[in-house]
Amino acid sequence: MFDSLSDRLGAVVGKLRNRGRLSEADVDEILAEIRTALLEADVNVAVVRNVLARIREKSVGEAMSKVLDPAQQVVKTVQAELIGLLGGETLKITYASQPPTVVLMAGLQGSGKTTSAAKLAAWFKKQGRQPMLVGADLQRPAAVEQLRVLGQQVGVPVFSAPGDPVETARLGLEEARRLGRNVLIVDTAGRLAIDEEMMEQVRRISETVTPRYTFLVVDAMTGQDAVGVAEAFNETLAIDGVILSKLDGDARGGAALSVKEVIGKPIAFAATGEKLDAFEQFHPDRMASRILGMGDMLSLIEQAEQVFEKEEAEKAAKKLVDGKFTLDDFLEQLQQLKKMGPLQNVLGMLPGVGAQLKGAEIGDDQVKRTEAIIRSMTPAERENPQIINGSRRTRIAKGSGTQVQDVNRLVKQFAEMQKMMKQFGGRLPSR
Ligand SMILES: Nc1nc2c(ncn2[C@@H]2O[C@H](COP(=O)(O)OP(=O)(O)O)[C@@H](O)[C@H]2O)c(=O)[nH]1
Ligand SMILES: [Mg+2]
Repeated sequence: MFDSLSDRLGAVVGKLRNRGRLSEADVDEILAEIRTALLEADVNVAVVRNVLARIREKSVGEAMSKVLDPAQQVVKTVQAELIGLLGGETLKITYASQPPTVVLMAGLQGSGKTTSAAKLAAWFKKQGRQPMLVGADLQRPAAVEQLRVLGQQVGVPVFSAPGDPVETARLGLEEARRLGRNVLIVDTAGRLAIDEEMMEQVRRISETVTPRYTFLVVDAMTGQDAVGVAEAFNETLAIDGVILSKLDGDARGGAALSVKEVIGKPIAFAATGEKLDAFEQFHPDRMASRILGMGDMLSLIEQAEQVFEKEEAEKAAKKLVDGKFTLDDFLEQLQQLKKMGPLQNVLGMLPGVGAQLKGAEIGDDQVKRTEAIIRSMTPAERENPQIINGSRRTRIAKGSGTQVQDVNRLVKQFAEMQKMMKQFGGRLPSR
């Protein structure tokens, strides 16, 4: 699935492996390749433009991470964009407080509504629910029969009544309440293309059963039409999510992926085969990793970031307990304080200290003043604050634009901190 996208994007990202510095020209080249990859996968042109603009913005200048090399940074950005394109977070299914939780299936004819309805019923059953299916596609005589056969295969009751589809849906809801079925999935009729009558019918069914979820079933093989179809359905029905069907085919899938960006609704489920268990919740993050084919590199990036923070904190913690934590170290920690709060991290690592520090906030002004004071000290003074006598204090206060009392306070606090930390010596978990 998403083979073309995966091949192309995977190749771009693969080239970035072991690349260190990236020039602006490199970035341009990479962006051009990503552009081609997305367009060839049939991602909507406007969507491609947006995505590229965001990747560019995050790949140059300011936003660069200290931990990751530029190539890793680009991979990370592309991954984040891809996850966004795929819908961000996994859609969390919740249930109506007044059962049944009604799910309405909408989509064009042949998109996979009936099959997906049965698969979804099986999925709900696996979640421990008692689903029921309603066949409200009375367009084709065979449609209800198809649903009955599928319902039997997954062991879920199917309700239908001849005549009017809207009335069938209403009766189905009554029946579900009577039988105590807590999930009701309503299959509806589709047409080959958007058509007023079909829209009106599905709109009236929706009005009658007030679904908690309206899923638009989109065939992954559909080309650019998918976007227009999704827009039309979303205007009439307020779609909650997309069920992407036939992902097992050699579909390029890009059009379907564009749906999220265009109507702002996530892909909720993906169907990957005709078999009834070929159906799963759609996880954008996992799918993005799969498409990029870089599971290893992506987790490496994540680890690098975590390890960096942890190592820094551990290094400082060790110095603290060894009594080797100098004012220079303190200054370094202060500078990073705003970014990731390592001082809290450091102290939080010591048993029994974390809780005491939780409420302690260090204000911006105080940090600036403390920084200024330490910067006005000589290296010898920073290394060994005991040598800071009266005249040194006056000099430091003048140099940092503070009062002698401020200098006194800092020196005293630091000495107390060192003393306290020494007491914790040996209590730091050994590693
Ligand atoms: N390969 C494959 N075929 C599917 C999938 N979902 C549905 N189909 C097939 O697509 C055709 C149309 O499906 P159907 O559920 O009847 O679509 P509906 O008209 O929207 O109800 C049927 O032949 C299904 O077996 C899928 O995920 N993978
Ligand atoms: Mg059908």
